[in-house]
Amino acid sequence: MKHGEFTFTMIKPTAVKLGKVVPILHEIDLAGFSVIAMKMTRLSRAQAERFYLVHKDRPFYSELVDFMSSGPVLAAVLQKENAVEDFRNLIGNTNPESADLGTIRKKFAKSVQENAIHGSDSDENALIEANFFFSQFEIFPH
Ligand code: 3AN
Repeated sequence: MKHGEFTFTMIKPTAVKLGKVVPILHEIDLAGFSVIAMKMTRLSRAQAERFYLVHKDRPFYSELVDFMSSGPVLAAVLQKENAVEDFRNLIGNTNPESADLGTIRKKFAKSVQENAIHGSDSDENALIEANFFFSQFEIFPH
C-alpha cells in the first residue's frame, strides 16, 4: 500500500443494525474510493479499548468502548489518491449537527457518539488501523 493513497474506515454498530451498510458503501463508491480490504466483525471490549486508546482520558471513553463493542461493525481499507483527507470530507464533522449537508454523517449519524462511520485522521493512523484489523494477506492494493 502506498503512503497517502489509502484510509481505514469502520461502519459503526448502530448504522450496521439499521441496515445502512450498503447505502453507506454506495456513497463511498460514488466518491471514487475502491475497497481493497473488507470484513464484518465484532470488537471485544478489550479490542475496542485498544482501538480508541488515544481517547482514554476523554470523558466519553468508557461509553465509546461500550458502544463500539455492542454489535458488529464493517471494517474496510479504501484506496484513492489523497484518501485520508478526501474521506474525512466525505464523512463530515464528528458531530452530525455540525456536519455539512450531503456528508455521510449528516445522512446516517444518530449522535456525536453513534456517528455512523469512522475515518482515519492521518496517513500514519490509517496504516496502524488497517494493520489492527487486517493481515498483509487480507489487503489487495491495486
Ligand atoms: P472522529 O471520529 O471524527 O475522528 P474523534 O476521533 O474525536 O472524532 O472521536 C472518536 C469517536 O469518539 C467519534 N467517532 C465518536 O464516536 C466518539 N466521540 C467523539 N466526541 C464525542 C463526544 N463529545 N461524546 C461522545 N462520543 C464522542
